[in-house]
Amino acid sequence: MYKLYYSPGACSAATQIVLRELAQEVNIIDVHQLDDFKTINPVGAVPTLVDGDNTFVEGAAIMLHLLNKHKSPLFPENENSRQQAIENIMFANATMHPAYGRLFFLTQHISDEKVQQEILNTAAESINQLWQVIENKLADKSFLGGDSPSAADIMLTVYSRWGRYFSVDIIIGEKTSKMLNAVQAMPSYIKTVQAEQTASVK
Ligand SMILES: N[C@@H](CCC(=O)N[C@@H](CS)C(=O)NCC(=O)O)C(=O)O
Repeated sequence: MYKLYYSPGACSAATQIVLRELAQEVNIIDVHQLDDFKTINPVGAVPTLVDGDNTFVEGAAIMLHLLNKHKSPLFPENENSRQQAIENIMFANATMHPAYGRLFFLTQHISDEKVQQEILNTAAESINQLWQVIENKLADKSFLGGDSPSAADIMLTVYSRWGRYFSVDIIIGEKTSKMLNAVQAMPSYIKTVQAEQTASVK
């Protein structure tokens, strides 16, 4: 069984959803209930995954480890499609995730409300440009992976939930909204949200 260190609502939810899609059992641990999480991951970030004797960090690397290990429709075998799937995972993890990360950072570190709002708006504009990139990619398909959700669709859906914490306008196109709604209706997504809530109130 895998052990996944998570924070409720954080990017680690995508790891858990993918584990469920891959029909893998997972024991989830809320890092807020630990005093010594940095002894497990010195960066202190989730997701952190324990697979047997190995501890893996960095969301995209964990995702690729799981997708390579367990064959599934989430990760195509055809060389070009697989390269595209990796590119989409990296876009989600290394481009969209940090764009949202700026909203959290600015809220925590800029105290002047007017200045904070101006910079938040600028950060939101760059997030909106990234959602437009996704909207364009979805012009001829329902999911980034084609007809069915890919790991990147799942990651982007988890991040899309963060916009509501901030007083900014996040603009998401019609095709993208459909994709995000479809991922949120997946049993693996619903179970993950429930599991995080249950584990965090213990
Ligand atoms: N580069 C890391 C970043 C992960 C990350 O930023 N995780 C956030 C939650 S979405 C986190 O753990 N933040 C708490 C912290 O960094 O102390 C990855 O992709 O795994």
